[in-house]
Amino acid sequence: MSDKHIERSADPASQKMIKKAEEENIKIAWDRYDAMQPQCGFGELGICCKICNMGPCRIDPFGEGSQTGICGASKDTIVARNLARMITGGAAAHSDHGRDIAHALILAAKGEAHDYALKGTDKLRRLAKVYGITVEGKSIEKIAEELGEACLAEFGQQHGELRMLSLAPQRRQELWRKLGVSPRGVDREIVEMMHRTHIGVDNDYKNIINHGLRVALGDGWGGSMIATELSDVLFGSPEPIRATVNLGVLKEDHVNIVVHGHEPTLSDVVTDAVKDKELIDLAKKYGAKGINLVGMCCTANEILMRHGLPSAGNFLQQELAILTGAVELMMVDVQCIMPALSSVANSFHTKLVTTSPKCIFPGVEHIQFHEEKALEIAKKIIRMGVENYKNRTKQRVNIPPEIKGLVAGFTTENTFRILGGKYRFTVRPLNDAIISGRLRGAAGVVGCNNPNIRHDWAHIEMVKELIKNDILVVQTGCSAIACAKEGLLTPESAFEYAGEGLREVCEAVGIPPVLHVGSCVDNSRILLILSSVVAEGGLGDDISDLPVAGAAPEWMSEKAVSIGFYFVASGVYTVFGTPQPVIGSENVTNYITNELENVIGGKFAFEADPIKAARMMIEHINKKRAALKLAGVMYEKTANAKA
Ligand code: SF4
Ligand code: MSK
Repeated sequence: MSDKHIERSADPASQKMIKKAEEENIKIAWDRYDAMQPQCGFGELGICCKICNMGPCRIDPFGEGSQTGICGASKDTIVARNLARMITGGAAAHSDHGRDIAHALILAAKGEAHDYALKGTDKLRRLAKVYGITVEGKSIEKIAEELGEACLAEFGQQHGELRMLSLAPQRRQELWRKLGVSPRGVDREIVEMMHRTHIGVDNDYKNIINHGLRVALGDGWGGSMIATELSDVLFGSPEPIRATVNLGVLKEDHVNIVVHGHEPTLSDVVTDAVKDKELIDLAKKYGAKGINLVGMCCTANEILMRHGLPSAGNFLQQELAILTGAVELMMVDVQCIMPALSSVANSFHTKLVTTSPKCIFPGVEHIQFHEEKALEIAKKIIRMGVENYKNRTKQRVNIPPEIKGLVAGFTTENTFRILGGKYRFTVRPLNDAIISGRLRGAAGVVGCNNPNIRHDWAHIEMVKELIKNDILVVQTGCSAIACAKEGLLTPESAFEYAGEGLREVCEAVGIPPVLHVGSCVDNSRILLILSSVVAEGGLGDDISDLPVAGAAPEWMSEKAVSIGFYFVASGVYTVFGTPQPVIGSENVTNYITNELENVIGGKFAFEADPIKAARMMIEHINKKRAALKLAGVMYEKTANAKA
């Protein structure tokens, strides 16, 4: 047997399941990745186009053959259009998630979705103010209904600006206006991008990418922010909470139900459904000790943040969970759900159930979710899982023992409270720690897994290097799960991994050096934290002045591209592991990795080595510190990290 399993993942639990797949000849993502080699060079460089039926066209990267498409589109145009459509796909996915949450909020407010309560009333009032909704004399339900409708209207809005843009620093808002990139409506910018990139429309690569910034801002400060903020209204804002992570959260003597995908509307109700006595009794009747509900990917993050439920793992572990032979049912909603799940599930007793009309798998049981009957549907699905327990083949059960503790549930609001103390609701201590040099700065490390990089390795190495250099790290999505599995998301990890300054801050306020702020749409929380830090004063008057950086070291989805672009458009230097498919155009590559900084204050870099990438982020943070004329960093660590 080869050492492939060790090369493929840095996570011992995943290594065991990869090995099991090899032994049982079950093909998983890494095998399909190997079978795909060599991958299409034209696609990788971004220089193929199939936008119209005169094509497909491709540019000869060696400059000898065709240098334009049949319509005359240059490589710059083709690369920019492909990239723009990636941003648009990601923004559409995030925003449609936000739309569904707004819809659920309205139904709950009107009393048509009885299984939801309006738990976040403080946030409801704060958001009502942002949306200009008067609250005096109105019931909570009425305010929630008006807020839901106001958010929903922003998707199709044709004029003006999205309301949440007003939460960005003043200087940033003015820059967006000056550049003409303030999104008017979420859907409007998405549709316009599809128009601009149709055959025979926009062929100025800068103009195409500039509209990409607008689309992405409509995601970060629009669709995603609506998803996050309205989820807090509906399900309550998360609070720091201890939980566990990795495949070891599956239990041999329980019925194991995995919820996977992104939207919390069904999964949140499932957390209630599994407490149903009748279902627990049924599980016991079949010989199980109870029902064990765990999450996967961002659905995991949603129920982890709000309920402390365990996470079985991140993107590349979805097939591995089934390979344990201990999963009775995997329930999926939307996004990041591999079509391969149905064939892996067919190799075991696992039942796969789809729940969204937007995400149907051929031959897989579909139980459509309706907010109006949420609990009833959740119980029906759980019952299917419980009844499937008897079909488990005990000899095939092999749950890796790896399990780690973590603290999750940080938000913009509770970060204020934790840092400021009970009586001072402020991020002042964070600003002061950066100004004094106790902290060098902060970084967001987010995004997916990708079999083109050793699973979890880049996330873990990058984050360790950053915290060692006194950089407070905030995380979302699969990146947060990767580092949680390494034990980095506990207050105790500060003693082992953090630099002296960061350790002092963590000790003083009792936080981990790596803060888990949620799922992919919750990257919007990072935007609001950055705006709050600017508003607090002493670190410039725009996000682009702050000593901060972002990264997606193992990215794979279009959503990651949209997230990257809305951070860059908000003024943040952002490093991606593997390059976006732009390398085929020197002009586009130079524009987004260099020139864009002078336009909008943020830019991209591509670096696959996570340590080198972390050093680039540290250098950028040092550059920003110098521009702010801040004191040197108190505890200097690396040779090339000068403040
Ligand atoms: Fe080819 Fe132009 Fe059609 Fe693209 S739009 S497929 S480059 S002819
Ligand atoms: S789930 S988008 S693999 S982070 Fe949000 Fe993970 Fe990336 Fe999906």
